[in-house]
Amino acid sequence: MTAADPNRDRTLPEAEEKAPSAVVPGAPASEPPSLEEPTAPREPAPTKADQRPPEAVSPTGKPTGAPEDSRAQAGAYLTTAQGLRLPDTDHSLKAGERGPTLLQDHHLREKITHFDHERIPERVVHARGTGAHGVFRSYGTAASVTRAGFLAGDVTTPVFVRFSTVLGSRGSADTVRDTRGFATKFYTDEGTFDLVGNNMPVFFIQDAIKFPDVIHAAKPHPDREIPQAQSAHDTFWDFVSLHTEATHHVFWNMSDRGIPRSFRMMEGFGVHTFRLSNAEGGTSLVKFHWKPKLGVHSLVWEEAQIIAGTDPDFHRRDLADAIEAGAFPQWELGIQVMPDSPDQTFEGIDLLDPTKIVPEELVPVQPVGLLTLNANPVNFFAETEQVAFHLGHLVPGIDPTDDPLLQGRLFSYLDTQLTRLGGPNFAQLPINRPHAPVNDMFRDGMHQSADHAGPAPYRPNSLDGGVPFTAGPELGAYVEVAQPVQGVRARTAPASFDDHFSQARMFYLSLSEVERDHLTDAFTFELGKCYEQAIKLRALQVLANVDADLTARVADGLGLPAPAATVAPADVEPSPALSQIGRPWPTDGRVIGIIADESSDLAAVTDLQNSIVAAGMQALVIAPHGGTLTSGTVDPVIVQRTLLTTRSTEFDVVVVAGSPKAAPKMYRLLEEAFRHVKVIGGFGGAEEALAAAGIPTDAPGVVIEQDATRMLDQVVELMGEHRVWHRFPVQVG
Ligand code: HDE
Repeated sequence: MTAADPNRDRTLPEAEEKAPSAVVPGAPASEPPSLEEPTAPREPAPTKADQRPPEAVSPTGKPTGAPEDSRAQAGAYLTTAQGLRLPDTDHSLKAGERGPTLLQDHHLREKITHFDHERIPERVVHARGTGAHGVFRSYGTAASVTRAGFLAGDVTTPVFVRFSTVLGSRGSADTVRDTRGFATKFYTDEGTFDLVGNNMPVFFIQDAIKFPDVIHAAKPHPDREIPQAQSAHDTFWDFVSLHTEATHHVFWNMSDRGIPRSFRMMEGFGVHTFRLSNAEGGTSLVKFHWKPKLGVHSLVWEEAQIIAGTDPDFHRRDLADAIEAGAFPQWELGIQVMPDSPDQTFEGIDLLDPTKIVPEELVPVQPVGLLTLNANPVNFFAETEQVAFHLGHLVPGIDPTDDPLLQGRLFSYLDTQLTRLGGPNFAQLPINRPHAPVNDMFRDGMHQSADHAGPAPYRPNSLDGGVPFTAGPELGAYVEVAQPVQGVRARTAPASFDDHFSQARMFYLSLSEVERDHLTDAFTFELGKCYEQAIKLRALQVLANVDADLTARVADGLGLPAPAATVAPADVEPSPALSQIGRPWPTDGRVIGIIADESSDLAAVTDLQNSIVAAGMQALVIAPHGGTLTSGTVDPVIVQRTLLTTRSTEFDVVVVAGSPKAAPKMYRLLEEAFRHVKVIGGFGGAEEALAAAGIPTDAPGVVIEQDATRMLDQVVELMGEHRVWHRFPVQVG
């Protein structure tokens, strides 16, 4: 890096390698701009090294062998959409200098018309999201339960993953309290498999027919269209307090799982039970889990709120930056395998009820493969916006079950793309193209981009030699598991679906004290934002059926009486796996802010930055001003953030180098980081600045050393626990 060219020594690691990058991610383009407007014609610059478009396959799944950028704009000169070169794009064609614009101006009409149609309907739910490319490598450990080819031993499958919030519009903030989507498209040799899950293992409703109800209730009020992207309002609590099967999911949303630190630090769940079948025809009932290598971590509520204002793209940036820096996020795919019994129930848990989990202590999650996200999209719209997931995208060996929520989803996802992506050919969009040969006999329709040959798109035919032929299972055909179906046609649910509270109680009792405290605050906050007393009282009544202590605390915060339970709280065993606190985790891709000014030991700051990057994390220097810090003969230090452009919420840890000059914004940064129980470090005489900021220098998680390396070692060890949990004043017993 040089002072004139900050952050731009941008040699990125090879795609598969997990090496730390020596650069600060986030450059907008692959080449630095010149100061003057460039005038010499040249081909477009390549994409950034961390970016990759969808693989070059044809609309019908054939590898084209075309170069990666074959779909990108080409040529040095401005053209029309027809490739005609243009001399001017700044003036419309007019009759005279001051005259009216002529209808003849094709370039004007084409440019404006295309612009007028740039938007497509956003997803009705999960509108706000971000995506990445990656690979999935199977361990082979699932081969005994499924014949799915991509889960056989050591198979590598390309994937695209999209993470999302549920409620907000496309432009809403990332860190709102909400469930997160975790949708994965596996481009397998046998056809595309989509695992369309969430970061919570249960859902608000047991039957798909209620989906419009829960979403209408959670979306902004229909008259004023507020509040955006949140559940802290009357209609949501009105619905969930009346519709008590939502209780378990509501508890997850109110817990710290509702405000993840990063998409990289979320678990994922398939939610429903699936039926897996092996080569011998044996079947099992299975739940899918994604386990993040970095552990499950969350923001604290105040951080989430600050970030929503100061950096609404926090999660989007975090994922892209981590990938660009070479800290590729990884998850293990795991399965819980239950016997396929006639009642589809395991140890009293109805496996068709999506409001229930199977505790991991009862059925351990077995790892079956590793997902690595290693490339950012080249174009957000073409890839992340146009990707279309569907639960019906299945491969041999994976079947849906009769979970009534899953059954309705099988209808919805295909239906929604017709409106969102403008017709039936959305599977031909590059991001949605299968990597397996397609011969579907579907023809025509809006935006057809395949060039179907052959005279006979029907079966049987003789004109086309009988093509296409049907295949049996031995040739990889998808044959549904033969399942007996019986029953009386009726709009009913089994009695086992009536238990709405016992697993919510299990979840609550499984949390650590500090997590329970956060959950209590979240309930109090959300209900405190409601207008109607009746709704608050009704919601308290639901809580009373889960836990009396929690109800008393929330009621206290609302200034309302705590009701007694109407259903005796269940006698449940806690599931320790549900708590996210108490274990150390890797720190890859974490962000350390170093506060420095000209008075700091700048050589030590540079060394510290290098050590942090070498340890797979990001190091950002925060100074009172931008540009560089210079002092004496040492190399200048490039400033990445100023006290004005950043906030403590950008960092997992804040370190003070020496004793930078007193500044209120520095004190706020430190005080905030301390309040959010983050590790704070200091070296080279940092005691003074920390004490002036009101940080008790002997508090847990405050590491002060003369030597920066010694400090960093301790800081990294503490960071593994994510936060200094015992600094939180715990209120819940
Ligand atoms: Fe979805 N859901 N959903 N959902 N869902 C959609 O599909 C729907 C449900 C989930 O990044 C929509 O393409 C119904 C559960 C994710 O593109 C839509 C029901 C789970 C995503 C739809 C559910 C999910 C969606 C909107 C009740 C977790 C984003 C746009 C039966 C297991 C995928 C679209 C992406 C998106 C319908 C319930 C996860 C409207 C009817 C349960 C991650 O089709």
